[in-house]
Amino acid sequence: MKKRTRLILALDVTDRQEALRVVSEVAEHVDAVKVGYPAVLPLGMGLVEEISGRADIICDFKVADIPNTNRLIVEEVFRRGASGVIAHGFAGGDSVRACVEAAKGDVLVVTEMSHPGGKTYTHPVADDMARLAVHEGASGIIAPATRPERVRELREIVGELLIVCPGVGAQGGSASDTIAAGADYVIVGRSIYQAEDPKAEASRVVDEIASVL
Ligand code: OMP
Repeated sequence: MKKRTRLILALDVTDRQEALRVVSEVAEHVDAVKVGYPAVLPLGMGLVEEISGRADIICDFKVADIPNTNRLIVEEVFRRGASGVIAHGFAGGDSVRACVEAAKGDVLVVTEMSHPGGKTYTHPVADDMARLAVHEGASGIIAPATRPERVRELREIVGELLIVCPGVGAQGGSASDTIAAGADYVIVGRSIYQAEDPKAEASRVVDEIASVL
């Protein structure tokens, strides 16, 4: 994944025309587009193939199964043209390793989730998940933009691994605070794709990120 603007769009859009419109409007401002169940269940994996020519795609399927099932999912994700995939760490080291071995690009492991409920179960094990990501050869971790102090702490654990942070905008996190805390990328969904002018909002976030680099 290139590192130019450090902005990743979360394309949680369920209408095909709307999804394609948003991607074409913001493509120049983003380093990747994250696509997950909200878009792929109604629109199919054809969406990934269709937009992978215009942007790097991260498939957010929060892969969390036994190693063989993880392998089958990850092989299909990259066959369809994705550049990265998001996996959970709680299924264990062998499950994450299966993702890493099957991947033809980045594997990002969820550590602490960004929503309030993320404090209940993911917070207490997040440091372990980060260590697991390092140990199993993942490319990076997902960490909460809603808690920049945790991004700082997780950076101490993962060293040079990528830190990718959702939770900016609609969930209350700030792009500049998150990047200043040591994140490589921020993921932004609703505050861009629901904006009256998604391109202008993406450009504003990119400028905000650049102001702290
Ligand atoms: P917005 O809240 O609309 O900006 O979208 C955030 C995106 O990041 C959604 O696609 C979430 O599913 C995703 N996400 C989180 O919000 N929190 C997390 O802890 C992890 C993810 C993720 O793995 O991408």
